[in-house]
Amino acid sequence: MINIKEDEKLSVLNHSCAHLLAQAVKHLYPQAKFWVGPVIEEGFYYDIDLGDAVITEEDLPKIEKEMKKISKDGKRIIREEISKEEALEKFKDNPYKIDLISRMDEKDTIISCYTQGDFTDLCRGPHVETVKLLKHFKLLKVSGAYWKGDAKNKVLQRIYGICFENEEDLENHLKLLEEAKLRDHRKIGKEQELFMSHELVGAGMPLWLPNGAIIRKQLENYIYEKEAKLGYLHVYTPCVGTVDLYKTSGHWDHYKENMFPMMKVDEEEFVLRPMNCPHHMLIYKNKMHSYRDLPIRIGEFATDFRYEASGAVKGLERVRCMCQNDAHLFVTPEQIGEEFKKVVNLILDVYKDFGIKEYKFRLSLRDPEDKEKYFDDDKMWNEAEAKLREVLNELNVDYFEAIGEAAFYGPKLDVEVKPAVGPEVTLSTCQLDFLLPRRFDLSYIDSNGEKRVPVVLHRAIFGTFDRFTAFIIEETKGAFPLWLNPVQINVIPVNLEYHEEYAKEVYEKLQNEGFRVKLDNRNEKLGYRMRESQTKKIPLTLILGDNEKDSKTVSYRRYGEKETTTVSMDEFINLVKESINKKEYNI
Ligand code: TSB
Ligand code: ZN
Repeated sequence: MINIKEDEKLSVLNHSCAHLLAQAVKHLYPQAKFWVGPVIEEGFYYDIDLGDAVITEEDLPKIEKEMKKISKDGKRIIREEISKEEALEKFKDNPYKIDLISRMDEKDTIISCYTQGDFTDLCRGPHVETVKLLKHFKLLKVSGAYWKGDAKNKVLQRIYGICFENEEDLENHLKLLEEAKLRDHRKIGKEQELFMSHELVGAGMPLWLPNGAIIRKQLENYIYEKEAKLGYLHVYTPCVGTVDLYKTSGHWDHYKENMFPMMKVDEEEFVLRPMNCPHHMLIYKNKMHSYRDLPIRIGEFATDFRYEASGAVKGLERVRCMCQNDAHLFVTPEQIGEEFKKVVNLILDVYKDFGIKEYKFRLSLRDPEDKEKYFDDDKMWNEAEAKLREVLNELNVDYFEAIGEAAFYGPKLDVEVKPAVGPEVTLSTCQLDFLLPRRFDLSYIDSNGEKRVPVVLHRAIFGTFDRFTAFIIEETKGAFPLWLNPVQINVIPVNLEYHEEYAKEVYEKLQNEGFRVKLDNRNEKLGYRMRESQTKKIPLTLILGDNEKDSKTVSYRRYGEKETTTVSMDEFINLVKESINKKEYNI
């Protein structure tokens, strides 16, 4: 899908369209006061204070109509540069613009405004020459947004839209948006009963339903096996820790705004943990270690709690209670490169198994100016960042660098993917850490008998089971591969009177093999039951009639295909077993 922000021409068009939207809103709601209307990847939005009025999606056509009218009028868009004093006078009725203007430094900012007909807005520009060029737009949705993104401030109304140069581009884009909505994991999650939420449990706290739980269990088994083969040692630890634990780790100082508040039990002060690193550090520290023991790889499917803004929580993708596919790798400084390489290779291996092709490697670095977020040790940061870069170059993988995105304890490699709806998110991560081992006073004895501090790599291949499941739902559009699907085989007798008994026999045999099977012996027409097998996206449907019954065979049809294949029961069982064992993406 197109990124409006990355296209200069479309950016200008969309920004101009945001002004057109504001003008139309001002005509319809004269009390409207405007904050900002930036261009975003998905088009543009404008944040507006409408006093007591509320705009809903039903109002959008009315606003669009007014925008069309203004566009047809065809006024020129005129730029004017003004002094700060003039700006303060011009916008004196709008406290939001006054806030913006008062923070402007006249010496290095040219204050400009743009006028089209009866509407003037403070803006840096540039804009198109005339509103006539703003014809092919669509208002997409409306939501609430805190002024300046701060929950203490008033909620403004945010109207989203998008604009193109011609109708065809707009239509194509709207079609893509419709398709994306159909893939949205929240929609499929509901239809296929994968997960739910309930206000009594809380926002961002999804409940995994039996179907979703099957998928999650398969993911757990899959990654557990991979990790065990690579020498990971899995543990279980509690999902709380004392405040002192997180003071020791530094989370209390650097990560507090992402944590649930403290709770007191007897004399102990607890927090729900946002990360598992401190627990794993203590497990490492439980024993003396020699350089010969390293790397030590402590893995856990660990539940964490994080404060995410209520507007940001989204299905399984962004939750407040999550389960990380976490591990902390304790290595000697000499082993960093080799171990990091193994993690990157594991990520690539897993993505291949899941058919994930569209992703971006992001090397997240610190912002050296930000002394508050990042601990202050230039040498440590420079070395760590150089090491990661070196390995990535050696592996010849494509990556881009992002300043200011590092964790407080070190630089990291993040893998970014694009969900069906909304901005990119991080799936896998691998983070280098020279800090926490020191804070926990960890050590090992090197080959000269000297005490040294290990380095830690934090890594999560799936990220969290929550986010990965959300992603897989969207990747597969809910048609999960055989090994993952909550129902693998649907057994349908053609005629209940003649074939139900044989169908039951087949069903039981398949169940005994450990497959997840359904018997559809409802008194419904064959065509109806076959169609439902398709809408439920079951990978294999067995159709059992006279032929199959007489020859003790089965006829199967793959999801999305029309032809059926007849094989013996044993052949069918082998086919299914092989696909499951190989974790085939397509059977
Ligand atoms: C990898 N301490 C490390 C760990 O050892 C850590 O916690 N890293 S993290 O903060 O980046 O989180 C790991 C992964 O969790 C992220 O890569 C992301 O995929 C996933 N994640 C983070 N926040 C959320 C959330 N709110 N909902 C769902 N998944 C999330
Ligand atoms: Zn960690």
